[in-house]
Amino acid sequence: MPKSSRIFPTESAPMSDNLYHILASCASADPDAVFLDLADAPPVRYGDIDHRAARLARVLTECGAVPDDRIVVQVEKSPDAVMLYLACLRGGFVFVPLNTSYTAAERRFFLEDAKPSVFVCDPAHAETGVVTAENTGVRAVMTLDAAGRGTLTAAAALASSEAPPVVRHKVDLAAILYTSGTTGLPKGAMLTHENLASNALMLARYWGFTSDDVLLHALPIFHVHGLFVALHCAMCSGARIIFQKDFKVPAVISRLLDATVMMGVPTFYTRLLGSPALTAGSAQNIRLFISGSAPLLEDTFRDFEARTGQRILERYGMTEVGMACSNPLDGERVAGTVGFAMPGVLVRSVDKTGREVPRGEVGVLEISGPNVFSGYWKLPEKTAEEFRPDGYFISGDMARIDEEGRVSIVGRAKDLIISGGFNVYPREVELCLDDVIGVKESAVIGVPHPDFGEGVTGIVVPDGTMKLDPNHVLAAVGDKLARFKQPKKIFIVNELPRNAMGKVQKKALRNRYANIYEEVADSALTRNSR
Ligand code: MCA
Ligand code: AMP
Repeated sequence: MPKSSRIFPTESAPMSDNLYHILASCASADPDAVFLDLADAPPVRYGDIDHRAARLARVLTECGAVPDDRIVVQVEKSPDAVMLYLACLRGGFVFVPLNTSYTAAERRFFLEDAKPSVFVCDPAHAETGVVTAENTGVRAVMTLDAAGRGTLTAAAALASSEAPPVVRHKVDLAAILYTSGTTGLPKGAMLTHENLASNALMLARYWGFTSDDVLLHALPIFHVHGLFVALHCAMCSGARIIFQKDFKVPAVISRLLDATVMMGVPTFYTRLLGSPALTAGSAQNIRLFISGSAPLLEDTFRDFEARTGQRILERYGMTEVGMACSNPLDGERVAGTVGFAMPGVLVRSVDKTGREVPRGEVGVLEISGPNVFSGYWKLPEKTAEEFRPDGYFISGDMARIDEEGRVSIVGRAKDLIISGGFNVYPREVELCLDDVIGVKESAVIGVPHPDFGEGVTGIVVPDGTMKLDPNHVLAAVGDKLARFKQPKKIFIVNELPRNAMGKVQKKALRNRYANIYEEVADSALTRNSR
């Protein structure tokens, strides 16, 4: 387990609950040990981290940021983006990452809501960033591109790295990650240093990470999975990360032999299976394939085992709680289940009144532990609604817990679609579709999709003023919704099925459109596996 070292914390740093100190004290004691192994540039070494993070933190301070200020970041995945995250921890700022595919309209909401002192964006968005920032009270807009160029790194090259890491307490915020809500408006989940640190240390131990591990990292770094789970597990054990800018099957397969652990969403595994280059031989050095963020189909689990001899470890988590359940490292990994509550995490399955249901019956999963977030940013009422008086967080996922404590996620009480590991809240898409000229109303559903797990699908009723064309409707939401939220298909219908109360019957719609993506099965998987 984690070795003690003084590679990137400063010797004089006082005792602190800052996650930065914790990561630093666990990370590799060898300054030459590789942290990020890059395809097209020299590696970033553990010994490089502190001065790079210190300089970036200094630039943010010079921009006017003080501890507890939010730093909103919408940049491509790069080593500098990782350093910027660590700089925010080091400087006591609250890191607020945004999905790179969010549109200007979506970006504006986040800036208005988070009220950051600094917004860091891609130079390509700098102009709109500045305009948005001017209207939202942001003090400074800095830029950073995928190659590490921009005003941020230019200023960091001249900045001092003298200041020590800022002291933080367990309850201080380390990050706010936005997750959409059933009302259609995103909510910022406030994550403290303790939330992140407790999960990081526990995961690294539970999944047996050591400094001999090499983690293949192809996930985006604006969500919990790629940012916290993957980076923290590696840093907590001084492991090397093969850092890929995104998930592309050939690039991943070309480095599989060099890696010992891979983390991914189920789409990664179905796409890998689409390539004949995935074999027992190419996967022979991997000790652990981990899947999460969306349900892993039992077929995928079995096909993967048949092809590679490896049983994927499925785990379950949420932005609000980090990782909560996992199949065991050493014991039986059961397809279709997410394993047991992880050490220090408590789970229960309850009925509508909040009473625990008997083992084996389905209820709503509730979670408690030091990993559970401290609430939604500026939404105390929403926060109160989602917690029980005894501190359990109501996940909105339907689960069955068996006699042994093994958890199966069997559905969702919340109206949520998960497409390729990204959450899409139907209400947000419906509000956008309803705004399109000629649309009377709409319903958005998720139906089985061979590549993305669920395909976002729009069912639209015209208002009769004009002839509606599905392509027009799609084009009209193009600049409002991130690409992954846009319906893959739109159907125009005369009316939506409703129950006696007038509520749209989404289940009936899901049944009716259940097979619409079957024809894309072969083409999607072949295309994405090349
Ligand atoms: C891209 N597109 C998508 C998605 N991603 N559409 C629907 N769902 C998606 N997830 C769009 C593209 O814009 C493109 O549109 C078209 O679909 C095909 O693009 P493609 O080349 O296939 O995209 P890609 O770059 O290969 O991305 C697919 C992906 C990616 C690799 C699966 O979405 C991904 O990395 N997903 C990981 C998400 C993740 O990290 N989730 C963790 C959340 P067009 O061609 O029409 O322009 S954290 C979480 O959930 C909790 C805490 C947990 O438990 O982990
Ligand atoms: P997010 O808001 O992005 O954190 O997504 C969290 C949601 O992803 C959970 O509430 C679940 O619905 C879903 N999820 C994550 N992991 C799994 C899994 N292994 N199986 C089923 N659903 C999952």
